[in-house]
Amino acid sequence: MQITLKHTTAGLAIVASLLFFGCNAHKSDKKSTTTKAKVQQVATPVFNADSAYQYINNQVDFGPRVPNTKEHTACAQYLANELKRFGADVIVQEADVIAFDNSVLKAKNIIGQYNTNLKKRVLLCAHWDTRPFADHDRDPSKRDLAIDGANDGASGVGVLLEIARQINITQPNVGIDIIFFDAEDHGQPDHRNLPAIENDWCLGSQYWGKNPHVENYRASYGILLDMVGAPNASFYFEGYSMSFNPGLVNYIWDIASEIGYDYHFKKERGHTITDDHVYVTQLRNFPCIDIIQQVMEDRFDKNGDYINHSFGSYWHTHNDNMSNIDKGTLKAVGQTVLEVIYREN
Ligand code: AHN
Ligand code: ZN
Repeated sequence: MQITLKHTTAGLAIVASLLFFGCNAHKSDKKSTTTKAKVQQVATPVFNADSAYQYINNQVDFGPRVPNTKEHTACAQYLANELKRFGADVIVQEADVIAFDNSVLKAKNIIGQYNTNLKKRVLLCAHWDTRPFADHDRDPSKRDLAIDGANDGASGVGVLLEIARQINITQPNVGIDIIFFDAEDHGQPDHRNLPAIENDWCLGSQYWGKNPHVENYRASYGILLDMVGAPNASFYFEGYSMSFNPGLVNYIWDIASEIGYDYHFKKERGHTITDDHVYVTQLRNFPCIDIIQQVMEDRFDKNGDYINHSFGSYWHTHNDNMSNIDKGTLKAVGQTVLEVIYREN
């Protein structure tokens, strides 16, 4: 049976030239050694999954991080302080964005910059807000309550905070920008039978794409982490990422398998998912790929009802709590991303 993804953006313009931009690793070694002074190779640091887990737990402890709540404000402060503690130049970009119900969300994109003197940059990003609904929860009486978002939100941020901590200890040979996007998960709820609308997700990245923190901001490539902490998670070749730069996707998945994580990084085609990477790529004109957990098999919940989405069964339910976080998955993702950025020179 074909799973229908409700929020797939129609008519996405794919910029063909994006296919040929991307990571340094695609260039031949010969060229870089003959045209540049040899850059000292930096050994890849060891990603500490205990530390990433703690950063996830700290976020969840604030309560749901829904825009316009005090928990959201407090967590924003925490995230900016952590990036500062890890030596980043921090910008908190404040934006009023309009949600599906026309409410104004006081959004904050939290940006940490490393090595701003380097022209060559890699963008690492994740969303930090949590969903105000549990629209896929089995219990209808709980669908209007905000979720913990341990995996959907906090996991990507936790992995990136640990990467920030490592970058502060040993700088890679490339400039790194880390962005925690806000208001990703405020899309129209599925339990109220509202008419379909466009561009209701990813409000923070849409704002940043139109108003980047640096004029004409461009990175060589970007990596988005979304739902990267669940036990036994599988990460497939996501459709938009493949249309933006299949070479980059293959390159990252090859590194994952080279360092022992092919259990999580499946070299098979997944679904096509509207997420922050789509707006980054379209609005800033460099390829950003998505590492996002998907489930490709048909599944039924405990009641025997068909699960009508391709994410983990916890997705947008109250089961997305700390018991849904696995250090092995965090390690696989965090070590792979570190390996990618420390191979740059
Ligand atoms: C939609 O369902 C539009 N996109 C998946 C993006 C998402 C939601 N990631 C986490 N929550
Ligand atoms: Zn979500």
